[in-house]
Amino acid sequence: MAQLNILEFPDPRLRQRASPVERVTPRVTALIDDMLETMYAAPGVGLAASQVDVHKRIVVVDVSDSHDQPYALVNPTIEVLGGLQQREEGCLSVPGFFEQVERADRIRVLALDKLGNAQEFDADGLLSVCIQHECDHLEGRLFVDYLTALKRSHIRKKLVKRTRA
Ligand code: GNR
Ligand code: NI
Repeated sequence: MAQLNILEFPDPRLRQRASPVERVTPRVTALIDDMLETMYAAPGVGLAASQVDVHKRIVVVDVSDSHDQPYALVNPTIEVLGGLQQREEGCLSVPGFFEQVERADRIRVLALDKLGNAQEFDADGLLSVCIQHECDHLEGRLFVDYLTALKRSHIRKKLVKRTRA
């Protein structure tokens, strides 16, 4: 097990689109374990492989307080079932900034699990937001893309300045 380095906005590598996983190999399983360790240590409630500079369609999520309900989603797809929710979002790749984002409330998730088996479940609330946020990462999208250009450039400047310091 190892903790992985998390890329930070505005790193252009966060803008890469991730490619599908062809087969859930032991390497993929090991990456999932490292991503979970990295997410729990951060701490965060989700992590996409894109954030650790692996441009494959893999995400992990755990919104439980007890850190014992991990989801590993390989090649996830989302179907919107309905509803809207507005929630304050943060991102481990945009440290220190939190803003309201509007997203779908109820979603259906299709993915492979850590063993390569198909899984399907419905989600709402924070779990739904988190899965949508992670799937955005796989497309090279960040939550700051939903903000005004003014807010986004403010955050970019602050993070660039902080990185140089
Ligand atoms: O830790 C995280 N918290 C969070 C809060 C609200 C909405 C989404 C998230 S995901 C984030 C971790 C992260 O950056 N995942 O990509
Ligand atoms: Ni994020």
